[in-house]
Amino acid sequence: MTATAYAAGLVSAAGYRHVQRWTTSAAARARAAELVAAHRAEDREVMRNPHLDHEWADVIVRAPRLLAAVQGVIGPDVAVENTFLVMKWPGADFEVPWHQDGTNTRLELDPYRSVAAWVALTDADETTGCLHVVPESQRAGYLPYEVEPDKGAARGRALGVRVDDSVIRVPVPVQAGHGVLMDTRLLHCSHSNTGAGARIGLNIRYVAPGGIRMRDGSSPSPMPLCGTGW
Ligand SMILES: O=C(O)CCC(=O)C(=O)O
Repeated sequence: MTATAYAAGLVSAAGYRHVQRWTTSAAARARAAELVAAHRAEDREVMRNPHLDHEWADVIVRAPRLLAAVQGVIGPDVAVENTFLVMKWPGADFEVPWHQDGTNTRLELDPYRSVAAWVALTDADETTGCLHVVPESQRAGYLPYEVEPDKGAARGRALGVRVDDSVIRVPVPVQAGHGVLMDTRLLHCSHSNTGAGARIGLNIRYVAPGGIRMRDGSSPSPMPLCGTGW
């Protein structure tokens, strides 16, 4: 593989691509309504690794169309490294800073043996706080990041990468029941929800065998979904 092809990654030249209809929009919205009913009163905004103890999340990470798209990128052996549910309540100040999904204080994902998915349970557009991405930013590799100060602690201590205002970024609206796959090096962020209803999405980090490098030398513990390589 040439250096240019290596830098471009596996997902697409732009570093992201849409996944159509991992479930029906009606089914996604029904799940979102249940989450709103369960968590609106307490203003809960995030849930870490819901696939480990919530059946609805386990069902999503295994959704056949989503899994097929993931296998098309990283091959037949697929595990979940992490999931993160984000519920943006209307009017709440909740910006997710620019970051890359494949690197954090604990680990680094091999962009050739991992892919990030963001799946929509509600419609996500520019008003409600959809993802914004910097197309082709995966080519620059993993960048230095800063851990956000305490404000974000309850939301999972977001990692921020500085992105110059001159850098071209695009919104990625996604309808409920659809999603987007991203190179784990792709820079993305999301703004607050200024719409009328909740905006709910699940971020999933999928890996193939050998895709996780722990920074402290410990053994990773991904949850295998399919394939024989585990
Ligand atoms: O749901 C969002 O607005 C962003 C989530 C995200 O980028 C992440 O969890 O890595």
